Amino acid sequence: MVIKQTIADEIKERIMAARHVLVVTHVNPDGDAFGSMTAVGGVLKQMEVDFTLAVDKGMDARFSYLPLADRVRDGSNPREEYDLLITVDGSHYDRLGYSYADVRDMPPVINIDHHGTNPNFGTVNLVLPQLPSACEVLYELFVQMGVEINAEIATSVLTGMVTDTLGFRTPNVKPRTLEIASALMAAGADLPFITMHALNLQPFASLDLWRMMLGNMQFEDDFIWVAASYDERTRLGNEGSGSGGLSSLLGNVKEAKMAATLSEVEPGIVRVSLRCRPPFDVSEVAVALGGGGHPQASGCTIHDTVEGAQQLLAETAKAAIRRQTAALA
Ligand SMILES: [Mn+2]
Repeated sequence: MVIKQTIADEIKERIMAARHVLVVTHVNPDGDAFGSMTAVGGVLKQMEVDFTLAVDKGMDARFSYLPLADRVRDGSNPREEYDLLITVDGSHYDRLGYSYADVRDMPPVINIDHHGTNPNFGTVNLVLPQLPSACEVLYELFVQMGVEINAEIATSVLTGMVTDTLGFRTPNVKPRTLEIASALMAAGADLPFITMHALNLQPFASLDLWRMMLGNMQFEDDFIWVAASYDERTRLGNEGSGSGGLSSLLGNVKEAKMAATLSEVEPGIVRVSLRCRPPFDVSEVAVALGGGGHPQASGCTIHDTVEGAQQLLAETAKAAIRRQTAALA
């Protein structure tokens, strides 16, 4: 068993004793964030415990097919009282936005995650960095809690597994990952549908943005990156995240050791998405700049102009590449 039974029992007992549970996830949510959040919602529904699902800016249209998508709201409701808070896929409480920060009278927190940089900020912590998605952590937990995995829960869990593994292609995918995916399909999750909607489909505006960003691609000392200013992004009508797929594309450039996309999401706020392949580790770069994540996929936010952010990031990444290359020699 990957999870200690005592931890699974404690989480189950705390949920059963709760009257109203708040479930939150990280800002700029991805498929694992929405999948985890709605999967926990499905389990709370099954256990007949009232719940609120909240994340800054609410649901992303890409994931509107998820069960309970209509229950995902923007931010917490400060008038409601929560006696239990569950955070999913949240590497740090700083990453949980106002949905978490605005909660008055903070209740006990169950922190369920798979980021190696998670500082175990919860009252109960279930952090398994060896697993490729928070949804896979949840699946193992649900099994040990004795949850019946219905088609709705299976759809949510498989969404997070598919998106965080880029369709079961990342180095942390294990035989167990595929075993779970198989069980979820048997429970009613539609893998081709999920892969199409959660992973493959791209709005034209994203490719328009990628075209512009790739036009200014830079490659120095084994570090490859692209950047878009706030003006460039808004001119192309791209408010969404939209560059996760581009980061992954750059992370597979054969001649590069580390890759990044920089997006100025608000004037002076630059969101950085980092990628690499083993044996390199981009989380070192993200952590040095106040962010976090996984060895091969990390992120951080730099408060500067897009030019200043590029300079800082390139210096930090190139130094990390030199250090890691020397350590491998
Ligand atoms: Mn995740």
